[in-house]
Amino acid sequence: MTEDRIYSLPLSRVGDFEFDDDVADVFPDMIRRSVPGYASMLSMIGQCAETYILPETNVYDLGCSLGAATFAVRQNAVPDCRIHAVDSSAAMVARLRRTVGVETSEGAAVEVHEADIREVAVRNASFVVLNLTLQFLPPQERDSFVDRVSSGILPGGAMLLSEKISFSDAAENRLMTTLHHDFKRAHGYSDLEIAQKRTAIENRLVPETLQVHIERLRRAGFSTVCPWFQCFNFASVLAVK
Ligand code: GEK
Repeated sequence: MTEDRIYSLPLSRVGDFEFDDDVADVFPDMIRRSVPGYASMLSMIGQCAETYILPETNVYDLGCSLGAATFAVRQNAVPDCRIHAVDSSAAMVARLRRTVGVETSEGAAVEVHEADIREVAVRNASFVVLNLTLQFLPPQERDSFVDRVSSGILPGGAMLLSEKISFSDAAENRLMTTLHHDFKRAHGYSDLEIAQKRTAIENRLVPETLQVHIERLRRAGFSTVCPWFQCFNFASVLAVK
């Protein structure tokens, strides 16, 4: 695994974060050291895949990056479903196309799409994964996007949504941010790396409260909306149609 050193040297100007080749090359290390509980999220995505995926349906991994969730899903999916892994980053998609090709050819078919998730038609879906992706859409577009995805999910199907979250209580927000930064420090990031990454991602990743996510999912027609995981300022919700 290539180590993430992207923000280790002082930059005269920190530009907006991009999912480019440099990031794609270090992404597995970056996400493991930046998202507390990432491994648990992936493992439960695999478990939920087994519960919800039905034969002859579509499964979507929206904002798939290098396909970690896609592979967790494929391990547990019925063979005659079709998994659509979607990401708008050419760098991520190129790498995923290579690994999907060399992984075992057994199991469900995986189609990799280089596309904006807002332009993907979701239909006949039994399971949709949005693992740390909705947070990158402009907040004002999230309601209509989640409505549209929900309308493509079959009755009894599910969406698993994981997000970085904010807190309406300022003290709670500060505490969770501090604990998150401590987590990053404990995983080898320096104060400079943490500060420069924070500046870079500030305009790109807009977190919302867990309550806002839950209410949006209910409005979109999910009958059961269950937060199942939280570690500091990262949370995951299972929403069932
Ligand atoms: C994982 N799910 O490892 N359309 C398509 N892709 C997008 C869009 C968009 N509008 N906006 C952002 N992305 C993965 C991790 S990473 C999370 C997801 C993170 C893509 C972006 O290119 C990137 O690959 C991914 O969403 C977010 O389980 O880096 O914090």
